[in-house]
Amino acid sequence: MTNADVARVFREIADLLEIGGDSGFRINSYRRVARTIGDLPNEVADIAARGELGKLPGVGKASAEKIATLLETGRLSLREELGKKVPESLLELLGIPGMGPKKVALLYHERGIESLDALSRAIASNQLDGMKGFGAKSIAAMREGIEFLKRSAGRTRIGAAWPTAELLRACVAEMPGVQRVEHAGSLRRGRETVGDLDLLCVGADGRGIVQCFTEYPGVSRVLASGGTKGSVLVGLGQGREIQVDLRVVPAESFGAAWQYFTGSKEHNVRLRERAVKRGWTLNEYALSEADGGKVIASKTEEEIYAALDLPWIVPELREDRGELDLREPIDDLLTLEDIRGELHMHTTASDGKHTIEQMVQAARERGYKYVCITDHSQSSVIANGLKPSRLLRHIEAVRKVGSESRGMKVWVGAEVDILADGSLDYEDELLAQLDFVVASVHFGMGKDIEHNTQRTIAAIRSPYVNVIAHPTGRLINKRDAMPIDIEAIAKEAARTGTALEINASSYRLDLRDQHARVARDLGATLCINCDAHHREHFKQMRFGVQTARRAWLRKQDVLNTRGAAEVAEFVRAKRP
Ligand code: DGT
Ligand code: CA
Ligand code: CA
Ligand code: ZN
Repeated sequence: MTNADVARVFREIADLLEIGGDSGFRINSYRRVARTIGDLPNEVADIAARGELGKLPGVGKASAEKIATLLETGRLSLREELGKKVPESLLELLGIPGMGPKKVALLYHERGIESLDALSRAIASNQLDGMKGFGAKSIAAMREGIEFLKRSAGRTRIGAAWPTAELLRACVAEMPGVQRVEHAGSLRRGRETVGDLDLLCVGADGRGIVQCFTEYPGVSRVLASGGTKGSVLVGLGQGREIQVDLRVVPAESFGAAWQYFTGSKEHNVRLRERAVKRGWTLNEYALSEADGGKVIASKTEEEIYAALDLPWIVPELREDRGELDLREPIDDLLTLEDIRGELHMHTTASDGKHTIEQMVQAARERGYKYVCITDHSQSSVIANGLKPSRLLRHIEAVRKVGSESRGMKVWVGAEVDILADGSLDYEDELLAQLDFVVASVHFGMGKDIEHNTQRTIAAIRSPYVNVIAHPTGRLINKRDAMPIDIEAIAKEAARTGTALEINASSYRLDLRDQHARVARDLGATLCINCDAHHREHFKQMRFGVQTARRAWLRKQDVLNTRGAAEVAEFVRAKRP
């Protein structure tokens, strides 16, 4: 179990206790433990192995025992009992923006509301009107929140689905008789959210493999189980589940099946049209002559694309966005290995979990050639933003670490708030002392596209701003993007030599794929950063790179594929 898994169980216990009407003290102590574990810079499993759980702030003897049990067995009887006392589906209500356990408890105890659907119906039929604790405003906010959840329509962030997908793949790979297993569907295409997971495997005994798959310990419900296909629901925590489809195919049709089940549907439709024009058929078994004629290709994807006079098309491009017009493969499409450093990350100076040294060490372990430390500026009060005097001391601290760092460049920068009028949160004289500046909007993300665009363009025009971070401010499944005129912003970024970020955090992925593609087409340079607040966050780079690939970005389009000297030159070229 990861720190996040342990923290989640404790948070769910606190939520379930509070919903069940328990007293404040116990609840707070579980929440405190959840927060402590969630914030830990080290693995809780290592701390447990050293017998030092009791030294953690807020962790008493009883909590330490619970953590140990959880780490050993993956379960906790208290959590399971609580899940029987009140419906688990109540945790799903906590996903509504602005909804807390107290409100959920009221809705459940006073109106018997157990699910999102029930809450929608109650709101629609005015059953909550006049209820204590729920004014007209708060009901309207709930309605909007539910609408928002429905728009995200059960889609799961790729960052939340990926670890489960990898676990399942490894588990299927171990099953008797399995020769090969691969991801397909939207996960393989690297979409920012996935509807369900699709696994494809080669094996002789289909029924046995599917049976074994349905018995995987994480399975909460079996939807279908047959000789070649199984569908199950797997828990993702917080009352959320994801459907996983497994298909078993013979080795000779693996390529056809992988192509078919990778999709997208739109890409497949176009590819099938190409086959039909040649008098052939294309399905999950093979590309073959019509009317049950001879098989032309089926074993590998490459053979199928080649038979249709196409280069093999990387999965991220398979969205019918022009990839079928390619005559040559794009051979320099960005890869994870191209990334040489990151230019946006936080430390304990603002709201990060690690010291400067620890972040530098984590970047070094990834093989990076440079990093830039960019803590928050003064207006980000809740993120412990730095006042100018503190920033000056912080600059010294980062430079000291940098001077002792061998083989890796350590720059000092800041993530500077773009204020409502487009001005920046530090004076130019201060910005001039930084090596690199990230600018971003954190407050007052309005709906006025013109205002949002001008606010961002004003920041782009500062000679000190080098990257606009998370340019639309969206939080996937939580907050819509603020509307911006991406073309106007991209043109100004290109003209001034300012990069636009693809924030690789799977909560953001901002710019998103289509925006990034427009930006590149208009000549803007992109920069991919994890916005790491914890060293584990560096792992999210894969999602940023996938998003970039979906935007057709090549290595040369991305600032942090360049060497340190070139990045320094990018900054120098813009300064007065
Ligand atoms: P998702 O799960 O909503 O994120 O998106 P996908 O793309 O993973 O879609 P899914 O799981 O329904 O199906 C996986 C792939 O299988 C899909 O991308 C294309 C293929 N596929 C499934 N059903 C059909 C179909 O009825 N027609 C065609 N042409 N392809 C299909
Ligand atoms: Ca899928
Ligand atoms: Ca599916
Ligand atoms: Zn940041």
